[in-house]
Amino acid sequence: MESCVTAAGVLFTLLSTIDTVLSITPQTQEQVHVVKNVSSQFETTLWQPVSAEYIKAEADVHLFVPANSSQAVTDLLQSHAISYEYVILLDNAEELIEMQTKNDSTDPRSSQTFYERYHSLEDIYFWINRTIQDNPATVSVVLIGSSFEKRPLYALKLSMNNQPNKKAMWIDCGIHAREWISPAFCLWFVQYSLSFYKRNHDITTILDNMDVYVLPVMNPDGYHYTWTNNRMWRKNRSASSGSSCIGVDLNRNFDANWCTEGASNDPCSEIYCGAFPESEPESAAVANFLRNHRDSIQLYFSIHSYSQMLLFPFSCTMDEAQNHADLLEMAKEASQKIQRYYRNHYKYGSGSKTIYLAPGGSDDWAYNTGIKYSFTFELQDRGRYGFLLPPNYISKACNEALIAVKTIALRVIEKTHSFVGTA
Ligand code: 9B3
Ligand code: ZN
Repeated sequence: MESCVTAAGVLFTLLSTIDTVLSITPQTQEQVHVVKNVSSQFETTLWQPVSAEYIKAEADVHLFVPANSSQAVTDLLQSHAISYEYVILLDNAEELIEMQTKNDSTDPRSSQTFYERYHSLEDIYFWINRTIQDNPATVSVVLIGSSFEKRPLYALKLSMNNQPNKKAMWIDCGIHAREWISPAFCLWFVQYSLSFYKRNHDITTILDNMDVYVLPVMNPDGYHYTWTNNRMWRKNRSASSGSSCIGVDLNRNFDANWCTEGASNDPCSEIYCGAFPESEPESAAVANFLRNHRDSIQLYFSIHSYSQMLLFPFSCTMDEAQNHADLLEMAKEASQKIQRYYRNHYKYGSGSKTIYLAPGGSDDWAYNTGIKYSFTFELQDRGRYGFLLPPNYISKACNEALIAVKTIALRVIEKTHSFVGTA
């Protein structure tokens, strides 16, 4: 008995010295209320859902709890009989973060390639430069605008041939700063396209028929901030008049039922919609570029994490898109491919029915602008590591997303009869 007590005691002491992520499942409205309030009472970060307003009964809540709040939070949950479990014992989060930022390619023990590591913003700018220099015939750079802190927003254009009236697709990454797997995917995609053109049939068909625009980091200020100050930052870094809180959620700032239910007009909220639609230089730059190219761009992808979902419009209303059946079929096929090749489960469906009702997103806006094939991907994982996905998961996460992009792009080419007929 005594040893039992001691073991429990040791476990408890251990748990109160490390950062953890709790998976909490409130069952009643009263418990929902308690869980909603936890994040305001203690120094914790809500990982899932993105904002406390979305917490509802029977849905799992992922809460990052730093060691010093651990005891108070679990006491509170226990006193309300709220069930929870430890999903990650980040022993400790610091170690995981260190693992992600350690980038020493000169370390002889590191077997990972450039694309299997996370990169600082500086490294990514450097990579952009090198990529255009190494591939002058096929890759060019487009400066689409600049961020609030005046960093350039560079998109790469992959164009393998000069067919007249060539169609195009767009991929943006890194709207949300802490979703590091997203920029990693954009880099992966570019590298894969350049290496496997003429070696892989699907990517060859895609690039023969479409130009591809890739924006590796849509929110460079936020991304930089996650490397230097706060790993869990989501929004951009713009200042609001009348509030000391910083940042707008760029995926609530587009003009699609802007700032209705599912967004907030409070500058301190993680889902702050901004002062007006496209108030932010980053979302305005993307919207302007897409508007100016809407005749050629047929397919839009926005890459996020985490939770493993393939989403399409609408998120901003429960209404179905006019081509819902097509979008559903494409997402389903992509999800089945992932299941078959990588044994990983991806949910698919319209945003509002699959994740939550949320206005102002880039995919809904792109759709309404005339890009009828529009998708948001939520990459790995489903909460074990959440935003802190270790680097050795990058290749699998990116390959999964890649197969989904390829599947959908091929279908779009087929459906829109935009074949240019190269063999
Ligand atoms: C949200 C919206 Cl508004 C959209 N149109 N599509 C996807 C999402 C989900 C992402 C978000 O911005 O909350 C998940 Se990180
Ligand atoms: Zn996101």
